[in-house]
Amino acid sequence: MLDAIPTERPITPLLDSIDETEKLRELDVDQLDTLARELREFLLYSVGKTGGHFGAGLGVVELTIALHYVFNTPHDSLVWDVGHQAYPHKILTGRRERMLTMRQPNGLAAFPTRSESDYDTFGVGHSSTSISAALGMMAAKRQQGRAKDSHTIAIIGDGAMTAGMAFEALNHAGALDDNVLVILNDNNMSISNNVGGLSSYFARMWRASPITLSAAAANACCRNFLLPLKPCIAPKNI
Ligand SMILES: Cc1ncc(C[n+]2csc(CCOP(=O)(O)OP(=O)(O)O)c2C)c(N)n1
Ligand SMILES: [Mg+2]
Repeated sequence: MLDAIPTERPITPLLDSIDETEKLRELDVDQLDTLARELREFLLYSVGKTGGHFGAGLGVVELTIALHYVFNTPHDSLVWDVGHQAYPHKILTGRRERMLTMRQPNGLAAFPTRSESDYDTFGVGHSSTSISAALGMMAAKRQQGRAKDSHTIAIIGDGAMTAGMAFEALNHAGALDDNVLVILNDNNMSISNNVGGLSSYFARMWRASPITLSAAAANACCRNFLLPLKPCIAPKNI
């Protein structure tokens, strides 16, 4: 636990051993907590030096590690929405030593940038584009015959999720049979406090008991499974 932003470079031996995500995937699961602590300390140190986005990245340290651990990046595609949360992603994908050049001439960009790394799949900055970008990537993979062996994952914040473009993309995704995963990164914060119906809905959902949540999930599964059968079995209340 830190009580101040480190001004000296923290000692991060595990993090320093990871220049490729292959290395990350070789770690034991029980080393990932240590990696998360080191990554968070290094992030605080580097952003403390360069300025930039703090909170959004700090909130996705564990998520970023988990995504690169579970998926075979960059063969699998991560699509960060807005992209100001992608500093931990940059640190884990070969750019740790360049973090101190962030937002300087010829330095790292503050957002995912395709020319910077194969791990940056989509040049971002604008919000709410990740789901449609992921669908486009999946369509391209389908045409290349790679749809079955490459995952595409959109990570979208609760703020970005409120935009019409994200809803259009969800609507589109629901009509396709493609394997696109959408992760809602709900930290109950946008540029400022969130407002509106979706934000209240998420708040109510997280306040619900685990039993209510599992019942809702089970209900959603049953509906998806049973609705196509409805004309055949005509059950009540589906
Ligand atoms: C098209 C567009 N509109 C507005 C913005 C301004 N903007 C920057 S970040 C953001 C939303 C951030 O909230 P969230 O998606 O919850 O991400 P978090 O910061 O919580 O990770 C918005 C709307 C933008 N980047 N692009
Ligand atoms: Mg948010």
